[in-house]
Amino acid sequence: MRTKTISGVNVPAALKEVGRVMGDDALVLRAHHSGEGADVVVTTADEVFRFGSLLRNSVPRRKPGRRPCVIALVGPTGSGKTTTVAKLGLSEDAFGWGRVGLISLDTYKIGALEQIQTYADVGGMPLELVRDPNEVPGVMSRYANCDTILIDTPGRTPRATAMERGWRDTLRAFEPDETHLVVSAGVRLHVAESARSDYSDLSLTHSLLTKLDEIPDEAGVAQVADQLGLPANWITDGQLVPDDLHEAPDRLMAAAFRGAVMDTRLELYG
Ligand SMILES: Nc1nc2c(ncn2[C@@H]2O[C@H](COP(=O)(O)OP(=O)(O)O)[C@@H](O)[C@H]2O)c(=O)[nH]1
Ligand SMILES: [Mg+2]
Repeated sequence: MRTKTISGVNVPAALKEVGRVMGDDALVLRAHHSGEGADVVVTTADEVFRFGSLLRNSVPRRKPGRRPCVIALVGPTGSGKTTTVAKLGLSEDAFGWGRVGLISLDTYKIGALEQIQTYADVGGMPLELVRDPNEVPGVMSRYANCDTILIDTPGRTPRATAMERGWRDTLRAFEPDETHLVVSAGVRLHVAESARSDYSDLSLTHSLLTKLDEIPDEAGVAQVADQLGLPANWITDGQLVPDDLHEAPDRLMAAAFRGAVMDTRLELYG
């Protein structure tokens, strides 16, 4: 969510300036005074609405006539894709209410199969490792009775373009209904931006921010979500599978506000 900081010699003066510059639309989030003067952080109702709509504006892309909903997670190595696939498959609030089939395209990372196999065993979910687009129709027919198919993928492998092309082609052959870009919430904005462009050829539909527990304040999280510019259904905030998975829009909206108003009470009443 975009905010603006307006300064004055003191808080009343800064607020007056807010009124002059922004009129009645201003929503004051934070007033901060120091030895040199005061800063007021403001946004507008339109901006709050824009950010809220971005997060929730998820268009269902369900392919007609296909029963299982196919959901793929893509993103940098270590961002939390495999753990999040497990959370989504096991959480009753996500897809754990129904039959879930797991697919891994990660034939590159050492230990990747063991990691996802462990979660598959815990949840009694079938798991298939798929290496080639030609295998896709067979897997889809074996998984025809699933409600949801979750696809785990490797991170980007920049030096191995043939491999990279391999798993990306396999993913495309699944024609996912949703492709979530998984990014650690603590990344800098330009890193989020480059993650988005690294995976833009895969028809991204959502962002999925992980590791919210690792950052000291959640203000930056809302900015990362905004930078990614995609709707968000889920966030994760810990390593507990599946408990540390939550719905994203309210959490990210709260993060935007909490970030902007943080410290206010300390400064006004402290
Ligand atoms: N603190 C924290 N760690 C997480 C979270 N999600 C995943 N991780 C950890 O991040 C590491 C990499 O996760 P992994 O799922 O293997 O990432 P991948 O390479 O994208 O598949 C593992 O140690 C996970 O336990 C989270 O929400 N919070
Ligand atoms: Mg993985």
